[in-house]
Amino acid sequence: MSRLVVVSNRVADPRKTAAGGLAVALAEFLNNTGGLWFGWSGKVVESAHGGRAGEAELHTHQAGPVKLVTLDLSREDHDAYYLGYSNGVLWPVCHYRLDLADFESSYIAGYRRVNQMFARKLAPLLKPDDVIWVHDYHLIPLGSELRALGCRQRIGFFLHVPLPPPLMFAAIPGHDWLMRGLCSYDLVGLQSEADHEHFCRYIQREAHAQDLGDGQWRVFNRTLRAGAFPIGIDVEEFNALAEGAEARELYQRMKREYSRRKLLVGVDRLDYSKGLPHRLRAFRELLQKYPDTHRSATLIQIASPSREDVTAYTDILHQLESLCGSINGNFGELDWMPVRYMHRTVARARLPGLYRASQVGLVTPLRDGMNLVAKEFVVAQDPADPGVLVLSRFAGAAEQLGEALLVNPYDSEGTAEAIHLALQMPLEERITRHQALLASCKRWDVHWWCDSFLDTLNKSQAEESGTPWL
Ligand code: ADQ
Repeated sequence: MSRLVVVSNRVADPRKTAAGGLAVALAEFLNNTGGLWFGWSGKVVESAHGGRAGEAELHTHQAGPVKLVTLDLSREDHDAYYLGYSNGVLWPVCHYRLDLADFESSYIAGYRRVNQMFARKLAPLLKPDDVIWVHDYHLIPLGSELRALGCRQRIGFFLHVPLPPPLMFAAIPGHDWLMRGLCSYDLVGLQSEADHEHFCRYIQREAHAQDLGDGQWRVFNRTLRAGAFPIGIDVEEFNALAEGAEARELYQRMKREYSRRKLLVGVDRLDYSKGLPHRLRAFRELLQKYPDTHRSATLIQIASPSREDVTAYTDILHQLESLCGSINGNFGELDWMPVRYMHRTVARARLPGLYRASQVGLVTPLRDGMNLVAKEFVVAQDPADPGVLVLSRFAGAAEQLGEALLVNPYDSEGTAEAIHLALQMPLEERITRHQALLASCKRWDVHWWCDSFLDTLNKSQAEESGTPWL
């Protein structure tokens, strides 16, 4: 069997329970198969390499069956590649926020430089029959850089964020170069059918790609596959967490504390794509329109700190604090605060308890590649008395979770109506919806995601000819 080599911006020890979606999914898979995981260490070295990326040393660490290999970034590379092009340009544009993109022209050179360094450091570690799986928007050009160094292995790429429509993608400086980079992979995986369609439209329109059928394309003088592979969660792992002492203890405590109230829960990274101010405005709308919700409903909003060195993130933090303060100030009573907002990460072991104690899960991003919180909320519910998921139609998860109450998060009145409906939904309807949602989470779980992506990649033929796409 071929060895699997995973490459992602960050690397996590698969034996430890990680907090992020990608880390959780990959850790689980690599723990079972063994292999190599390559990426940035998370460390920024101030001046050790004099700002020159090429001299970074590799750190190797054996974590059970998985070999972790990481490298540090210089300050200059980190700022251009990570803060600049990845999180200052690609993240906002991929989430349809052109207004927040910082089109500073020097970023692209740093992004390319780091991808070249990744390729240079990784190539000597590769074996001829390795299968390489590259993840996410930080590393789009890595495949073409590996090809340029003569790597002939099968290389697949999965994009965890949305791929915007062609005209919006074309706003990215270097979009044509990026798309050529994407097309140097043997398989490009997207989160949703909508993203897949955007990819196909772009390569047809801008690069005159030829549709060979069965997900195959001829473009830039080579053949590749593309498809939607919606990521899921590890349902068994999550059920086991729910059975654990920490989740149960939290569940019982919440049930006791809120025995006379209904709980609404939101769990997110603090990110402008997650629609947190819009969600709070919808909740305020609910309190305004339905006085019966006063004292009877409490929103618990957890927002974990994220990318705090990017300005747009500090702005959203202030907006959120101000909205929570004004809602509590205007509607709160001595014995009831409508919003309990916490700017922190909840330990993963406790999450199922929080979800299960809540009658309504609010997952209302303005745009999201998938959103695993939606799936975790469904899986954590008591099937005999399940809570209701209110889900943005702009989350990739909406393609699989159509039985949720789907909302347009920009429309705070409509979202408030959906929340009201959720709070009042009869048990029978809650059970019917939950059964369908749970079946989807089980069908498209993380194992399906890994297996279907890697099976499809294994079907693809590694390109034999030179490197015409560069
Ligand atoms: P994120 O935007 O980070 O990831 P999301 O899917 O919402 O992703 O959550 C990922 C994980 O983080 C979940 O397991 C969740 O429980 C955990 N998490 C989030 N906030 C937390 C908090 N405050 N405390 C504790 N845990 C928290 C990107 C894309 C998503 C895509 C994932 C996976 O943006 O669209 O679903 O990758 O592909």
